[in-house]
Amino acid sequence: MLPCKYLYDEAGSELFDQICDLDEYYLTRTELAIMQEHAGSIAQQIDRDVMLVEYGSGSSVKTQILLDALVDPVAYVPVDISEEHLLRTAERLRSQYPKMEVLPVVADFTQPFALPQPASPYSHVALYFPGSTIGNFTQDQASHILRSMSRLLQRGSGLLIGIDLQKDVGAILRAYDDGQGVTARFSLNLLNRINQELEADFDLSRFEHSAVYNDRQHRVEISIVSRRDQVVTIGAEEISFAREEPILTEYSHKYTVDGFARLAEPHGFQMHRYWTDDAQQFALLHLVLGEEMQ
Ligand code: AVI
Repeated sequence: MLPCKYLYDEAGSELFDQICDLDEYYLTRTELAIMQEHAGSIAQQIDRDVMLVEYGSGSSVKTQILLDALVDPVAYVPVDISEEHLLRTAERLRSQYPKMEVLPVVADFTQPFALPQPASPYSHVALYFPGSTIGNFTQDQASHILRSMSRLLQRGSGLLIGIDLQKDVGAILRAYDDGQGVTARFSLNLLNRINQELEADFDLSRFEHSAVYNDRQHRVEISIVSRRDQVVTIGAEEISFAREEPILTEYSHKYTVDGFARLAEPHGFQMHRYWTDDAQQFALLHLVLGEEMQ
């Protein structure tokens, strides 16, 4: 399977923004509602004088809710691979929060990188990883990310992370196969990208989007399925697809609060508090780094 970051070229990012607005896609609005309702107690848990690091560009409304609720944040460090987007957001945040240092880092957070040193002293670091993006990684990859987070942070640092919870499978599947076909376009855009960037000749009308829930692994498995036997050229190579053959493009894992706490524990993260919505669709977890156990 290709790393999920390849889904987010310009067109993919625009389509993902449209997904976030869909009625069926409960994740974004539920996480936002949790932030709106609990911003005060979340900020209290994170505590004052923090250096807040975010995996992602920080362009979302959720980030602003958090920054507005925090007491005297010293620095904000958005970490993202898309330099242009990151620098644009950083500029905007600098003018909105003139007392806070904004120190963008262009990096792939799945790879090691160093944190910048703010000019002003801060009392601790908190890492914000919203959006349930951790769900797009396998459990091994998620474990690896948690380990690298624990190496990046110091004891006493907090991790505020959004996870999509296990629930009625029908509701989950509707979120990944919406009536307007936006998610299908988002998936199939990967073939457009391969056509443009790797000189391929995928005919998108000969493929279709599929989202299946794997009960044992608690994840949605998203694929692009060949509608017929066909041969596609990528650069100098010819690749045959049989009818119904899937190209796996993405996983989206669904967790329980306890299950995620168990995944994070070996890396030294202890659950402190979590917030969820009334229907328990989504959860925002605050874990604190103690001693690593492996
Ligand atoms: C970014 N990520 C959390 C989304 C998800 O829900 O897994 C990506 C996505 N793929 C299809 N729809 C949404």
